[in-house]
Amino acid sequence: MRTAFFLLASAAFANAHFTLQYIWLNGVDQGQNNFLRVPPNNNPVTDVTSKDLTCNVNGLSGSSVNTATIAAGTNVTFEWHQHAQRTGEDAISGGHKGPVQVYIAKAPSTAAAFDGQGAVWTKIYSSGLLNPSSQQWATDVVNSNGGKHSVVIPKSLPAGQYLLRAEVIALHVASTYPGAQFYIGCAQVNISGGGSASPPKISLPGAYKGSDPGITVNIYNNLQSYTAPGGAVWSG
Ligand SMILES: *[C@@H]1O[C@H](CO)[C@@H](O)[C@H](O)[C@H]1NC(C)=O
Ligand SMILES: *[C@@H]1O[C@H](CO)[C@@H](O)[C@H](O)[C@H]1NC(C)=O
Ligand SMILES: [Cu+2]
Repeated sequence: MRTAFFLLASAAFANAHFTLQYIWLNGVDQGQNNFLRVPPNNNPVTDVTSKDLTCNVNGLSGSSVNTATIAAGTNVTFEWHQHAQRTGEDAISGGHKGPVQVYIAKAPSTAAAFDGQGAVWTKIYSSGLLNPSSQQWATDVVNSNGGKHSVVIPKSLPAGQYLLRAEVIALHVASTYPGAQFYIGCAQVNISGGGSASPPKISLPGAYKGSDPGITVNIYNNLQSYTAPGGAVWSG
C-alpha cells in the first residue's frame, strides 16, 4: 500500500517539476527569463557529479543571455514556477519539500562566458527545515510566497561580473541516492560598488556527495534537524 502510494506520488510529481523564471531587483520584476540561463525543460538534476549541477542543463555558458548591472547590497528575488505562467498554480508542488539555497561565483572575465567550474561558489543564503514540529520546509514558504525568495548581495563582495545560482532541493524521494532532485537556476549579474572581501568557495559539482545527510535523507520519519549540503552561509 505504502509502496503503491509512493509510486503514484512519484508519477504525479513528474509533471510538477519547476524552473527559475524571473528575478526581481530591489522589488522590480525584470521579466520572464531575462538575465537567466534557461534549461530545456523543468526536470531536476539528480547526479551531483554532473556539470548540470552548476547551472542546470545547457547552463555552462550564457552568451545569448543579458547580464544585469546591480549595486552591491541589491535585494535579488528569485521566482520559480512549475510551468511558464503566474496563474496561481502552486509555484512548487506541495510534495516537493526541502531546502532553498543561493550561491554566487565571480567570473574571471564576463558572466556570459563563465562556466562556473572549480572552487568558485560562495553560499550566501540557505533555508531548510524551519519547523520540525509542523515539518515546515523552506519550500513551503516559497510556495506560499508565490514562488519567491530573496537574498541581499553582500556589500563587501568585490565589484565585477558574477553568476548567481539559486537551488531548491526536493527531498520527497531522497531516502536512496540518486533520489534528491536539484532544481537550479543561474542569473548573470555585473556588481558595481562592493568591497574587497575574499569569501570561502566550493565547487559545484564537487562539494556535494551522494552520501551527504542533506542529500540522502528520509524526510517522512519526523525529521528533527536537517543540514543542507554545501557548508555554512557566508554573510559578508
Ligand atoms: C527583498 O525584497 C522582497 C520582495 O520585494 C521583500 O519581500 C524582502 O523583504 C526584501 N528583503 C530585504 C532584506 O529587504
Ligand atoms: C558593469 O558595471 C560597471 C559599473 O557600473 C560598468 O562600468 C560596466 O560597464 C558594466 N559592465 C557591463 C558589461 O555591463
Ligand atoms: Cu518534481
